[in-house]
Order: sequence, then C-alpha cells, then structure tokens
Amino acid sequence: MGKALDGVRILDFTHVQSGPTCTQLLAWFGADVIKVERPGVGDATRGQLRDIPDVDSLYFTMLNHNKRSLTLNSKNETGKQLLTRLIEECDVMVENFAPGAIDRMGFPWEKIQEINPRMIYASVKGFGPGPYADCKVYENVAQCAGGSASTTGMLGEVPMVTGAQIGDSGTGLHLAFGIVTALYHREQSGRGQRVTCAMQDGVLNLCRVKLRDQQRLGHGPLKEYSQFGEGIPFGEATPRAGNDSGGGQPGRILKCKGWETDPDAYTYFITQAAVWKNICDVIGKPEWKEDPEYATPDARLPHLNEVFGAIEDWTMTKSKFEVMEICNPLNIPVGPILSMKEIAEEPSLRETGTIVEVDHPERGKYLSVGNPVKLSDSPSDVVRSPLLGEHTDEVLRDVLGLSDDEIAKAREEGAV
Ligand code: CAO
Repeated sequence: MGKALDGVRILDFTHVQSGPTCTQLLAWFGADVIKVERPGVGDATRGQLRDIPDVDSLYFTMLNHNKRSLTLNSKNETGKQLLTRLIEECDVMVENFAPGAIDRMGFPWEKIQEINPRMIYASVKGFGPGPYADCKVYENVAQCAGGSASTTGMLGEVPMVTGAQIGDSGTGLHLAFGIVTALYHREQSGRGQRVTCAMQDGVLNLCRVKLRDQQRLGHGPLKEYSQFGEGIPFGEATPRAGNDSGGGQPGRILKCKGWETDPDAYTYFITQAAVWKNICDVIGKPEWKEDPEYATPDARLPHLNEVFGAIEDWTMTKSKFEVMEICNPLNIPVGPILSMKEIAEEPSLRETGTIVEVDHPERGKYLSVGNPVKLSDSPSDVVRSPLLGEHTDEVLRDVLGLSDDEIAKAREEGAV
C-alpha cells in the first residue's frame, strides 16, 4: 500500500521543535523529507538535554523520524548552487529560522519562486507582521503572547504555561495543514505559494474559547467559572480558570483514593447535564435529582463548590480507574489523570502505534510518539532519526545526479 504523500519531496530547513514537528508529520505520511543541516553542527537540539554523552538527544530523535539528513553550508558559494538545484527538485521548502535569516542567506521568497514557481514555501515565525515581527520566539513566549498563559493557572496566582507544546508542536501542526492545503491548490493552479504561520496566531487559535469568554464578560459574569459560585467579582479580562471545564458542562479535577501519596491520583469529572440523575445516584445524593436548587444546570451554577465537594467525597473512596469503571457504563464523562509513566506503559497505545519503540544505532532502544493521525489506506511507520549528514552523498547523487567526483569536490570546497 502506498503512503498518502509518496512522491512529495520536502526541503527541510527546520530546527528546534516547531518546524521539525511539521516536517515529521509530513514524513510520517510518506513525503521524502530532506533535512538540511549546517556541516559539523546540525540542528542545535541534537546536543540539547542529552541523556547519553555524544549521542543525539531524545529531543532531536523524537522530532526528526523518517527524514534524511543532508549537510550543506548555505552561506558557501558552491553550497548556494547546490541549494538552488535542490529548490528546483523539491515541492516544498520549510523553515523556521529567526526573522530575516533566510533572506540573509540570499534566498528570499521572491527568489525561491523564480527558481521554482511550483515551490510551496512554508515558514514559522514567532509573530506575524506588526510590532514584534522581528523577534525570536520560543515555546513559552508564544504561550504567553497567544493568550494561553494569562488564562491558565489558578485564580490569584501567577500566569502558567502548559506542558503541552502548543506554541511549537501546535504551530507545526497548523503549518503542516497549510502545506497540504497549498499542495492541493497547486493541483488546480499549477503554482506554488507562500504558507506562513505565526506561533502567536497558532496559540490563539487553540485558545479561542478564552477569546469567546472575553466577549461574554461584557454581558455579565462567567457563571461556569468557580469564582462565580465563590462570589469573587470578575475583572476586565478573561481570568485564570484553574481546572474548571472550558465548555458548557462544568468539570473539575478531583482527588481519588491514594492522593495523599500519589501525585497523580486524581480524576477529571464532568457534571454533564444529561446524566445528572446518574451522578446523584452514584455519589449518594438522590435527593438532588428533584431539588430545585440542584436539579437544573442553571440552578447548580452557584453551588458548584458544594456539588464538586460531594462528588469528591465519593471519588476519594475509589481509585481513579475505579471511578472510570463505575462512571463509564452510566455515561458519566470522567478521565483519570495519567502520569507519563502510566502512558508509556499503556499496552493499548503501543498496539495502535501511538507510542512506538524505536531502535537507534547509537542510543539503542527508546520510546517515541507515533503518528496520532491514522489513515485507513496509508499506513504510517516510524523510522529512526538520521545521524548528522547520514544521507548527504545519497541525496546529492540521487536527487541532483552528482557523480562521486563532484560530491568529493563539493566536500573539499566546504559546501557539504
Ligand atoms: N548553512 C549555513 N548557515 C546556516 C545553516 C546552514 N545550513 N542553517 C542555519 N544557518 C544560519 C542561519 O542562516 C542563521 O544565520 P544568520 O543569523 O547569520 O542569518 C543562523 O544559522 C542561526 O539561525 P537562527 O537565528 O534561526 O537560530 P537561533 O538559534 O539564533 O534562534 C530561534 C533560534 C528558534 C529562536 C529562531 O530560529 C526563531 O525565532 N525561529 C522562528 C520561531 C520558531 O520557530 N521558534 C520555535 C523554535 S522551537 O522552540
């Protein structure tokens, strides 16, 4: 069975996390991703957060599966010529350098388009056009500038960044979607185009419910926020909502049996209106089913602390998995707080390929995430990340048709 993106060749100038996430996704779907790295240096993440001396870090390996590595000095004259030929041969070019870096290399979008009018040129930057367009940006800066940090964390405490890399991996996802869309458009137009995604914009797209709440604030308090029931007045901006559910069905993180010693003995519990009566029966409060103070979602809003307190009295008598086993058959939406250890050891995630064990020639076996998107007719396997420059000769020979002598000459000239 062929892969969905078989035949698409990608010139991958990405580094760190946001860009590599994007190109790894495309590689999982079958694109030939040629990762271009500076000779002798490579992607900085190869050496960051190393757990084994002199071996590519997990940070690098987990973001660069299924790619080929070509070393090429794009500031060297021969290197520039080779790069020009690679632009001719590829369908997509992706980069996430600091603003202006690609122009300083001598390859602005206008020139890329001139070399190959079918080229789709995709970039990630921290900010879009505007006052911050020239800024370098990392994950947490994007979370702060995109509205995530100001709306995450506990009320009255400092803004909080999330563990999910919504600035980097989130923007990589958005960019991959833009690239595939541009490839589809090229089928009709015959032309490539420029695809850009700013990390601030990507984060904001994922935070849209908080922009929703910002506007709702103009029409009264946000009644599903805990602070409403606690009588704490709202200010001018969407506040931090702790673990309150962001949707219309109130939810909280509640303690389960063992919470005193196990930092992850908690469950998320949603008081979905449709199953309120089942919830009352489970927690031993059958009288709340008909009591006008508790029977309807609106009536419950001022009492959420009391309601969740009663539910927690019950969840504390059960393990997080028992809560799941009891509530699921009753259609009550709950979910255990899973630690990374539990996720890494979960057999069902191994079976679906969501977590895979990969073998690497220098580090041995390690765990990684597999493709979270499953296509029925386009299987997606995980191939270990390349060593620095592992495919330089192969790419120059097979993609550009260089002879062994020409490759040796390019090497002598410091181009690869
Ligand atoms: N050959 C020759 N030079 C190369 C090269 C190659 N193959 N690959 C990279 N370089 C050069 C670049 O041209 C650039 O040189 P100049 O500054 O002289 O133009 C230089 O290497 C460094 O590039 P950079 O500025 O992008 O890297 P940095 O480490 O200083 O900054 C980062 C890193 C991530 C802050 C910045 O790239 C950035 O803001 N990117 C956009 C936003 C983004 O993607 N952030 C997420 C990163 S993950 O948290």
